[in-house]
Amino acid sequence: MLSSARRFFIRRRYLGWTSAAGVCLLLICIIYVLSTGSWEAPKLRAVANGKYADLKKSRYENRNRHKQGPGEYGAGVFLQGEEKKNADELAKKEAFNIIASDGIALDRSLPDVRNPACKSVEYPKDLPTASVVIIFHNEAWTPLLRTAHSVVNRSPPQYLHEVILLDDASYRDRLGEELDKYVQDTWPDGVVKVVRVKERAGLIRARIAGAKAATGDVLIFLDSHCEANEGWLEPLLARIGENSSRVLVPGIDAIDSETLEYSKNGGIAVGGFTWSLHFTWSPFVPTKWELDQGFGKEWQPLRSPTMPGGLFAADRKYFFDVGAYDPGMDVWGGENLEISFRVWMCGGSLEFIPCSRVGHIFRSSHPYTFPGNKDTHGINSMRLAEVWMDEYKRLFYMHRRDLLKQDMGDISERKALRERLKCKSFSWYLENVYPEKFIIDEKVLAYGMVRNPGSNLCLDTMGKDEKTRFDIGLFHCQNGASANEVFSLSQKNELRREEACLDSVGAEGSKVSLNPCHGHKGNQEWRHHKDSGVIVHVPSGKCLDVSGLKSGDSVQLKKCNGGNDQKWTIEHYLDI
Ligand code: LR7
Ligand code: MN
Repeated sequence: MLSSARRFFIRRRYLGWTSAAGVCLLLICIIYVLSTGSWEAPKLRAVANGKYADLKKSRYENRNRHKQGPGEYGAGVFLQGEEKKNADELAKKEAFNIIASDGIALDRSLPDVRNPACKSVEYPKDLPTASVVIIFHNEAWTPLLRTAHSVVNRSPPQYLHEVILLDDASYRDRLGEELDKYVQDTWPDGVVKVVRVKERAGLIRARIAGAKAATGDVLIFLDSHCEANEGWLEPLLARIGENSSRVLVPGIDAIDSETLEYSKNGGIAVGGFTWSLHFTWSPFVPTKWELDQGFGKEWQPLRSPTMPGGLFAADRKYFFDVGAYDPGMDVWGGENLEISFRVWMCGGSLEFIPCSRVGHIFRSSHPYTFPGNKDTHGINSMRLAEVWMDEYKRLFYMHRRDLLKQDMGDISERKALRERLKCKSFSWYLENVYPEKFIIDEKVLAYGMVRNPGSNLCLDTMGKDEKTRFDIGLFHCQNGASANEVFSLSQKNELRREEACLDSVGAEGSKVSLNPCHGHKGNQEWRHHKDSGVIVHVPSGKCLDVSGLKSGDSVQLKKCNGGNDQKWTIEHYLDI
């Protein structure tokens, strides 16, 4: 039996301990509250997380809620009268129809444009998570937010780590506090974040800043006028989950800049480039790799030599390991080919993933300034040519002699990167990744100026856009000063430019047009005899002729007569 005195002491000691513990608990609570800045008890937070879980789930589940209204199901909006006039006026500045866009719900429904085969693909349940980085400079409100809504609503919440709206120093109304407030009110779970850079970074450095702010497993970059479509995320995450050195481009659909109509881009093409270093589309020909993989159908992964640049996914760690972007590149242009060449040459790969669909508003001009009015595409491309293209940079400068005098800044760090990663040569890239690329001055019979010595007139494109069909001109020979006068006589006996070929129906006295090369000889087959100097159009047997023509006229086709008006020399003969 305990004496009452002892019981008393035990109780006191016990009380002492409990009050000490109580004080400690209180202190821990205060420290917790101070350090987290939150007044919510842990239990309440758990409930709140539960609430967000429901919110996230319902956003995703309601993504296809059918709605009535302009633009629903990706329909176009056709304005009339006064409204159309206003829209056309505003389009001069915005480069798209802002009135139509403002009339469409920010979370409009879209048609599921995937190939039916995509819908039955089963993806693993433990995919990596995505940080979607949307960079913008003075983007209009509705396209920007429609991009964010489409991403949040159409991404399974367990895979969407965050959406980063990276503001590249915008100063347009609404993109400051109003945007912050909209984001907080609309996505209280914090899945969308606004991150701002202090001064205009240009799209390349803006993407680097966005990538640095991201913490998900996979980075997905989008332009700020896109709409992510049904099932867009899983195919990208699954393929990067299997191999982190894959850089992936979704199938890019068109959102019409005039009507905002969403339409599937049905073409099957991959990315190419021109020697003036612009991105182009290139017809898809299944490669050995595709066939070996059992791929080769238009909805399966397609290997691509290059990408357009704005929409792609890469493992976050891989993106930085392979050199992110060249931070010396300004504003716009060139980074898309730079990262394409680099990824292939340094051991990675680039694929188009047609089961993942994302729309993009194609605008005909840039609705923002280029500080200092610099040709940033030209100078950025010069940096990439110097670092990655080895001796093939000659073909870039052939088109851009003007740049030889330009200052491109310091490229030593990018050269060191190429050394460090032990990247392969550009000729390896051409041979293995893009064997169908036409190289103006290699594996050809002859190339350079095509001159009629008697008149000193040369064949000349007159600077016309070679994607359109036009008649080939004649101009005073520029002696290498102009890429407009560089033609190649190919091994297939085409007289051609990079992508377009001289083409004729062969009528007496007719002009000769420049058409896309079809590779099947026919009206595009020419023979040049070095000794006699004639250039004969094979199907008609007629000769290229300058009689009665002057600089500025179009060259003609006439019955062969052996005269000086039908004699030609090609500047460099390789194999003739
Ligand atoms: O200084 C700038 N800061 C920016 O943040 C300039 C632009 N930007 C943002 C801009 O708000 C936009 O979100 O950068 C993004 C791209 O600018 P756009 O939309 O004017 O470019 P674009 O669509 O005309 O050009 C394409 O080529 C560019 C080359 O530098 C970029 O790689 C673009 O991302 C790219 N867009 C696409 O690839 C979209 C799909 C095209 C296809 C098919
Ligand atoms: Mn764009």
